[in-house]
Amino acid sequence: MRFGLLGLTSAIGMALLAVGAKAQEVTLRAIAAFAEQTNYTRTFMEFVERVNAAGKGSVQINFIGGPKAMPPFEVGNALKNGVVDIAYVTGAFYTNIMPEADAWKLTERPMAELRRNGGFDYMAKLYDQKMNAILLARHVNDAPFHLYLTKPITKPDLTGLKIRITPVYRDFFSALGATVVQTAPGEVYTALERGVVDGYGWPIHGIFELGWQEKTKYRVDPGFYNAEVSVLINKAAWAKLNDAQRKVLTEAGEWLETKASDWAKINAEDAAKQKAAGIETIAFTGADGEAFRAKAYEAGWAGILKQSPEHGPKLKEFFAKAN
Ligand code: 173
Repeated sequence: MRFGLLGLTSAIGMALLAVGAKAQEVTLRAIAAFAEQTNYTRTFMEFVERVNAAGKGSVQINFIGGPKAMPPFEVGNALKNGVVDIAYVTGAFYTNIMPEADAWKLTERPMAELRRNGGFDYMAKLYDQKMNAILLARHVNDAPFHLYLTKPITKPDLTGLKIRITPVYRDFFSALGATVVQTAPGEVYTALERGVVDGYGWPIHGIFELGWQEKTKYRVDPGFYNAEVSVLINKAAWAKLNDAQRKVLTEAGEWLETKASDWAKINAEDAAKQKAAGIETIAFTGADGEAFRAKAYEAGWAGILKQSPEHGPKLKEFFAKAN
């Protein structure tokens, strides 16, 4: 025998220990890039609760917090480096690491179709390579972005106006002649209050949660693009999970992705609330509206193709509406 009895028992003991360690409860640290009072992060916290209920004794999520715990534009790096295990974040906040993530805004097909047509897998591979991340689920979807203003405009020309942006809006608002100022959402209220900006980009929903209706006079229609916020998991953290633990996260992710069907209602309610709050719409209609939207997509795709000549054309094939 190669092992003495003692050696054999200790080998078995170590094997048992390894099995035991695999079965032990794992706690993952999660961060959200949006404020805790927003519908976004509250729904993400429901996702966390679902995982914690289904994953009792197996996998748990420790929710660290929102932008007060970590600046939104640092979340991508923290996830990539394993400082956090799970991130609830939009692509525009980590274009420094993965410029292609901003292309989510240009998706004109439902996630179910992107999961079928290869678009989801293509992005998942980029997340794997560039972010060290697993793309679990997209929560925010089917919601257009808008330009909100404190001063009126009569034509789609933002010359002389300073507009708050993230990478989502940079190419479009620049193409319309704006001077663009990038800020995290948490700085928008003060920027409006101090007159540092004359407007901002944001989805159709959510401004009331942030108090921005107080400083907003106009919303420009039509909306453009498609807002995205997703759940990402650090690859090394994922690799340490067993199948049962992964299943808990995957199922909660599926639940979160189907929550996207709530957006139509929320969008309509928020638009009505904006009207009731006295926010006037400046609407470009007919051919002018078409041209406004076409310019948004033209500028958006030109930006993605420039940032990622390698992957941009492929993403356009998957994401853009078939002509
Ligand atoms: O901060 C932003 O305006 C932004 O880029 C964004 C992206 C997705 C949802 C909400 C805001």
